[in-house]
Amino acid sequence: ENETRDFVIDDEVIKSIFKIRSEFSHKGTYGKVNIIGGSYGKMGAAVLSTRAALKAGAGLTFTIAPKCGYEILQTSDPEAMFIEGGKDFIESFHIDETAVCGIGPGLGTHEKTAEGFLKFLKSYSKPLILDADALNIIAQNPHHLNLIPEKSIITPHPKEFERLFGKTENSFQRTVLAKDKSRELKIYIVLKDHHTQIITPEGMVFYNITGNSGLAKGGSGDILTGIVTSFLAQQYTEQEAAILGVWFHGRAAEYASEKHSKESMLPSDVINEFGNVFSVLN
Ligand code: NPW
Ligand code: AMP
Ligand code: MG
Repeated sequence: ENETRDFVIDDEVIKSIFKIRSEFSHKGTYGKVNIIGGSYGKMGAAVLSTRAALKAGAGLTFTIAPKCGYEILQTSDPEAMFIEGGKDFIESFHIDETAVCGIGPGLGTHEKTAEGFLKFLKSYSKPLILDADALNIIAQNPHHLNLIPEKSIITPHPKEFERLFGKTENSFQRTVLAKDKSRELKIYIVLKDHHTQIITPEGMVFYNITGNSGLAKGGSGDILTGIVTSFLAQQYTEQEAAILGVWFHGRAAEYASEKHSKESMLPSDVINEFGNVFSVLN
């Protein structure tokens, strides 16, 4: 019964997941994304996440951010629509039920943000993508973990994982703990690292082998959130969106490093390679 099912995400896995875009389609076919994040001084995270969602193919993308981010976002990414959620940080989380929400990049952990986010979680039951400060708010109290909707995808880096679930001795122990938590909470855990692992509630572990140290820079995780949210909005299942998203992020980083070097490549450069990744998939 405790049979382990470990998989490496290879080209075959990706080919079996990826869906070619139909010519008989419209923006409604590719879903609505809500990126919820940004605060004074951290609007970049929300902008990067939004742009990644747009460039990964979502039909309609909305960014819920504080007022201080209005001009920043409307200027940098005119294809996205802006919804004000507060002044310098987000306080209200009024969300369109038909959208897929990616929450956390640059969100901050202000008391009022935490209060609004936790109230939202109590009232919401569809799967969410939770990252960065959304996870840091949840980590403030272990009871908050039970508010995460089933089938949600969480994308912690090792420090965020530790804040959520406690210290582990090594990466092996971390995987074991993640498998327990994934099963218990019925959520997908994307354990971000050099080789990111996607852990499913059924106990499967998918190992990613794309990506490189050029991603070891602020903003890399924020674009992963946008990608995974975008794929979930585009009718992929949670498991498919997580696997395809992590692989896609890494492959785009490989193209970016060929062009710019691992040192110089920026998360924005990674986003600009999405088209090349799609070209090969198509
Ligand atoms: P150390 O240094 O090793 O002790 P935090 P954050 C650790 C936003 N951003 N392996 C490491 O700890 C985010 O979206 C905004 C091992 C590191 O110092 C969030 O909202 C940007 N350890 C907010 O800022 C660009 C690892 O965690 C510490 C690790 C805070 O997010 C930047 C940092 O973690 C940023 O994305 C690994 N692989 N990875 C913008 N332009 O607007 C991380 N650590 O304290 O959670 O801070 O991740 O920067
Ligand atoms: P964050 O810490 O939230 O910005 O997320 C960092 C992202 O970059 C995750 O998707 C990591 O898997 C990826 N990343 C960071 N460092 C490396 C590395 N050395 N090799 C491969 N991927 C990395
Ligand atoms: Mg991050």
